[in-house]
Amino acid sequence: MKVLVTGGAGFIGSHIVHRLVESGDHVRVADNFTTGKRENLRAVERDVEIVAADVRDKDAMRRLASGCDVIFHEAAIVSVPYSVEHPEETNAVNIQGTLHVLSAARHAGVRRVVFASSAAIYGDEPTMPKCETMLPDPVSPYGVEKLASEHYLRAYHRLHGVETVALRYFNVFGPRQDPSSPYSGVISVFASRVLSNEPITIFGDGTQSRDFVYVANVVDANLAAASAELAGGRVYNVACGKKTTLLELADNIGRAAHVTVNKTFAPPRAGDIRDSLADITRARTELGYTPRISVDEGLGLFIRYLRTP
Ligand code: UD2
Repeated sequence: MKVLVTGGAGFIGSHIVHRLVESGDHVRVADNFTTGKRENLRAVERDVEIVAADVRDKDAMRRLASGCDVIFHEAAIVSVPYSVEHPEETNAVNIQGTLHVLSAARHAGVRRVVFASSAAIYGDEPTMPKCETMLPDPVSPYGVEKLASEHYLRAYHRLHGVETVALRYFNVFGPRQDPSSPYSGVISVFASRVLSNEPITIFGDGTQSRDFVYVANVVDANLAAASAELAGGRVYNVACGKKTTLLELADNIGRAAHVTVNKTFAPPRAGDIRDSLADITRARTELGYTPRISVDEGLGLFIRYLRTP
């Protein structure tokens, strides 16, 4: 199959690209290299067509979608706090970019678009676990943008017959997640600090919780979403279905790395949700998804990766 991966040089996108190349698919990557890195694709660069392109560029998306059977749309600005500070920019990338990808898919006759949505669409309503039938109520621009994108996906399915699937990622972690920015995912930040004997900062009291999921499981869900016999316009939670508080996370990282974790505390971040936990029954039933790598196993793999020179 011929595939376009937007954001294919990024954290999750590059893992999807590696797996597709292993399966013998013909892969084209579109990335603007703002957060994506060429080195994320070093091992497969001879087997992949890599194009520097931005999802805000409608014409580029049209050219790149041409001839593709499936698009994995991973390109996005992924930080909740960044979206709070820069909503116009994240809106342009996260909503208009998705619209450009859908429109390109429609015109190119792409069979299916698999979209990286987010648990952020659920917002702060306290009922747990989160189930796809619940009413979304995002509290950050980022959550609003992912939800609006899901609506565009469904509209394009109904109006134009493009098969669409939205995967609501919970908190994804693993190799190649960049720890260096204040907007990076918490596991990458904590693990890199702990390994260099620096203190970690917990925003809030540390009792907030997340459903962390190792990136290989997310790749499994994407490949299943691309090939499963599905009604178009479906949405699925992608997570482990296990709740971890940040205090527990800090301890688990310390245990996996065999080091003592030095914790400091700071005020909670604006736009953060408090708790997040997924019901993954629908993905299990309809996609055959199962989180084959547990959170603890994933933490071990991630720490081994960080320690590998
Ligand atoms: C993550 C994803 C987001 C979305 C969402 C789905 C990233 C960067 N963001 O947002 O794209 O899919 O999950 O649920 O992957 N924290 C600290 N100390 C730190 C960093 C973070 O205490 O140094 C806290 C933070 O305040 C929050 C929790 O850790 O309570 C998780 O933060 P995050 O930025 O890793 O992820 P989140 O849930 O905002």
